[in-house]
Amino acid sequence: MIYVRQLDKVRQEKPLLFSYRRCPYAMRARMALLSCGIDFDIFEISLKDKPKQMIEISPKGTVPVFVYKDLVLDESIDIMNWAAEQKNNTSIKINPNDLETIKSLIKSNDGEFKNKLDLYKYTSNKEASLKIRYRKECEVYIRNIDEILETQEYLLSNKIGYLDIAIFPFIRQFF
Ligand SMILES: N[C@@H](CCC(=O)N[C@@H](CS)C(=O)NCC(=O)O)C(=O)O
Repeated sequence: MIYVRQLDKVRQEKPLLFSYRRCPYAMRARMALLSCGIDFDIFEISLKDKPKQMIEISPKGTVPVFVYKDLVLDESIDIMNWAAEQKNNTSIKINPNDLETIKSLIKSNDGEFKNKLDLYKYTSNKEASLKIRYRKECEVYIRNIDEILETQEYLLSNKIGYLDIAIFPFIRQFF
């Protein structure tokens, strides 16, 4: 993985990821690509001044955006799935028996939990009681994750996998 500073210096034959360091969606995409041994360039964007090259290929303006030849993926889960398809026996290969659990946990993570997390994080400390209420609402979700991890090291087994990589950047934001 190489950080590029100028988009006009990017080599076309290599995958390029538009990313933002602290974005949890970009984190899961980076981790998935790295854990599958994919060689890619990365361009760190400013959310306040998004590159026009990125908006041209993905007008919705969110990161991560992955570009490789004619392929444009602008949803983090699609990038994870693409990475997982490239090589056999990677840590993020999905066991078909786990598919429904994975889908359902990611759905509640990216939906309900992320909404509550943003409310908790972006409520000012001056509004203490409101902030505590949002924190407690997040804790319901965190407790569920915690219970799973009482009996095994990772979310689906004792080995890191797809679901761990998809979810950990959001849990990190909570603490
Ligand atoms: N569903 C998208 C969500 C990506 C997303 O919301 N990324 C945020 C950064 S964490 C973003 O780019 N927001 C646009 C902005 O803040 O202008 C995905 O999974 O890739």
